[in-house]
Amino acid sequence: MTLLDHGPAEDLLNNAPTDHAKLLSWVTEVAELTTPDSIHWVTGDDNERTQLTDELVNAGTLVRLTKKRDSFYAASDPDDVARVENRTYICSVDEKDAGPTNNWMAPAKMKATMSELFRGSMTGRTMYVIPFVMGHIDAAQPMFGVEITDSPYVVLSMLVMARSGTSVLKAITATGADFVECLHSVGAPLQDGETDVAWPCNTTKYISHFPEERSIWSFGSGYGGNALLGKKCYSLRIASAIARDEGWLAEHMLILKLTNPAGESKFIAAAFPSACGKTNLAMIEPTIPGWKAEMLGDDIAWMRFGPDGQLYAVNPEFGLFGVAPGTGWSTNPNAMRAIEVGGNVFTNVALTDDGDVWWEGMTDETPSHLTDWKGNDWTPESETPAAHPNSRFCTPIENAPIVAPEWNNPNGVPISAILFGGRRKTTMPLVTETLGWAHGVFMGATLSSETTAAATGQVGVVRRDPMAMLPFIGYDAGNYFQHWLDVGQRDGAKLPKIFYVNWFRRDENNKFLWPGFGENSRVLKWIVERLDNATDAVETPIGLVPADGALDIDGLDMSEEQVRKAVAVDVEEWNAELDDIANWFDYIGDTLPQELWEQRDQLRNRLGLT
Ligand code: GTP
Ligand code: SPV
Ligand code: MN
Repeated sequence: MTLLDHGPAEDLLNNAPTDHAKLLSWVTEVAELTTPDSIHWVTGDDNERTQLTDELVNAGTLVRLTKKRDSFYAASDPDDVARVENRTYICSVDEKDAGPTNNWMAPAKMKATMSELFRGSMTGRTMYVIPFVMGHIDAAQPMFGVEITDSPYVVLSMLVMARSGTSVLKAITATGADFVECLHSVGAPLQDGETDVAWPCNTTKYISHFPEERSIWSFGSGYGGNALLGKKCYSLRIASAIARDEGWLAEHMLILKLTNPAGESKFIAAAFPSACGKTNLAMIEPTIPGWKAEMLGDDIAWMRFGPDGQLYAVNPEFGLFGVAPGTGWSTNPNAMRAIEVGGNVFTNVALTDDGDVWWEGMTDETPSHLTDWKGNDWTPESETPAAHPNSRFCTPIENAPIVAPEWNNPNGVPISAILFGGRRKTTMPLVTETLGWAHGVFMGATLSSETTAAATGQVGVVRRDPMAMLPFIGYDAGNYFQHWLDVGQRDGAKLPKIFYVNWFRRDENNKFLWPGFGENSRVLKWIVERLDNATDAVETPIGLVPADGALDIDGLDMSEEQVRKAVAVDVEEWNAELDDIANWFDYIGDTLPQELWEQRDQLRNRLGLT
């Protein structure tokens, strides 16, 4: 079939709302390959939302909630619940450029393989074209993308997660701007008369990135970071490669504004692995009097140097895609308030009998009856969780009552501190101030955490997750560490101080040593005061920790003795850690910067180990 005798493609040429040549030829090419029944250019207006959600409700993909304004519930296929790291590829021309931490396939081979999967894959479906911009449309260098997808659920989610629709298409068209091509199909063509399932997907999945040509091909999954391609695929994997070339940082970090009782504000960024507390810290409600926290972002930060030599961070996203379980009025009241505003898509949580959502940790009392995420009856006696551990709420960021006024600033905010952290039962103190940029990069490069349900695979296994970017670095990890070190060498740079935190350390009875959540404001207070040398720290071999009495535990049911345990440095544990770090560095191989080996040697000396 040629382009002109195929309905949608002909329609496309006649009715496209743009004359952008590259965009038109790409959309045409994809339509010819995937043979959708029709093509829809996503506008982002209210009528479109009504039409999309009505369609999705009729198809059984969405349930309209009666208890929350303009909000919907979706349950995915039980085999499509999280990012699939083992199916995620960096297809650089040279295998070396993907490095040891990424799956690799030659771009031509991947494209040949995936073209066969995409061939006819949108048959019986609508092909949606979503123009979007990551970051602000008025940024000095707006970062455009266009996602083509055959999933209306993805369209609905993208409209929450990224600035999308007609205004973006107009900007791309008017300026002739380039954009990242993001091609997505659930891989479930519908033959004539075939009825659709509620969550179409394919057992074959590929999430492929072509860093040189800055494009993304995703097939087979409809879930989260596998399918909302502006998020991890563009804003981290592709953007990290752009950032390396252009001298900036694209990172898996929240952005937070903190104001002390004197009214002085500081901005911080923090990198924790998936499901390790970014959304919670970004939305923190401080428990200490007089301190105020406001959110700018909960997952991704792009940081560029400003003319004054400071690193300025923007959140490229427009929504929150937060882990539902554990989010409740006592742990994250600001997330609960944001959800109450409406405009949500919930995925894989549980449904209450009166048309609301529920998940473990939302309320103290468990409802007596629910429909679990698999559609089964559920009671408190049930042996499986009502909500999948990686179930999510997808909510406009502006719903949050604590969004900082600067959050929409195209130039971002100056970052004074960077926090790295992970989920470790042992070894890592509650908080450590690093000894300078290179030592901070060492602590980031050796970040370790227990695996979570945010990715498929075993949960609770300690792995290295450098800068919380292990699944997201779009190039060779050793070169990525070198890039971080180079950022620190930039002429005139006024660098943030780097800290390392661990909310998840446990005592000998396996109980958390630190209460976490809102109480983390006490740690933030110490960090902010350290920026001005306004509080005391003591040196340990691994960095500076709060001096006795320096961490504000006023009003907390915790002794100084317990604090000492939470910040203790155990030489035996660090001896084992150093061996593991050596293995990790060996695994990274030749490109691991010598400076990081030297940092390890210095740490060994400070620990008195020979
Ligand atoms: P991604 O969206 O996957 O990147 O996750 P995230 O880093 O934003 O993690 P999130 O804030 O959603 O937290 C994940 C889980 O950790 C939730 O179940 C939280 O309840 C729990 N959690 C967050 N902060 C703390 C804390 O300070 N202490 C403890 N014990 N648990 C926490
Ligand atoms: C993460 O896994 O870090 C997430 C969820 O934020 S996803 O969008 O699926 O990547
Ligand atoms: Mn994340």
